[in-house]
Amino acid sequence: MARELKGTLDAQDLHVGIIVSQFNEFVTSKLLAGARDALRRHGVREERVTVVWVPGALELPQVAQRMADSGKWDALIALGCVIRGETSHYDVVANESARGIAEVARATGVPVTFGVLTTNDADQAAARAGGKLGNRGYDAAESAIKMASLYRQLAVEPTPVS
Ligand code: INI
Repeated sequence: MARELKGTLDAQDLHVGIIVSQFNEFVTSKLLAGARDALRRHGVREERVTVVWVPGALELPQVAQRMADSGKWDALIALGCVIRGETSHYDVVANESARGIAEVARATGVPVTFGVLTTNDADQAAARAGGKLGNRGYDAAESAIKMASLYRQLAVEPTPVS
């Protein structure tokens, strides 16, 4: 029979790191609250959660790389907010942050989920940070739990065919 693997929300024993940007803190603090709420609801113990603040979204991959390299965390969550109206280098910040985070996840083998909002204005960001369109931080935390679960399942050898 085929083996079908899917990440679950069973978060027992997980050590999770959250990296969050100070830039646009009025939004990122809400993403952080959402992520912490998701972790708590799914049973991640408070003392197994580490929150690290960085200056802006461009610094998220650098700290994610350090934390992933240490081997201390089962999953990392990167949170930030890039608002188009407020920067002429929106595309650079948004693209580099996304590219860097994905690269860290692939290079280190530690899942790093992407909770960085890229929006046209502050209202769109607020709607996705605990407003009427949910909380992207909460979603990124659930994705982190699922990815850690999936990696654990992938570490189990398949039954050999005799
Ligand atoms: N950082 C953000 O997280 N969001 C932004 O919208 C933003 N803008 O507007 O420029 C931003 N810039 C700072 C950047 O992430 C770095 O912290 C900075 O360039 C220092 O390296």
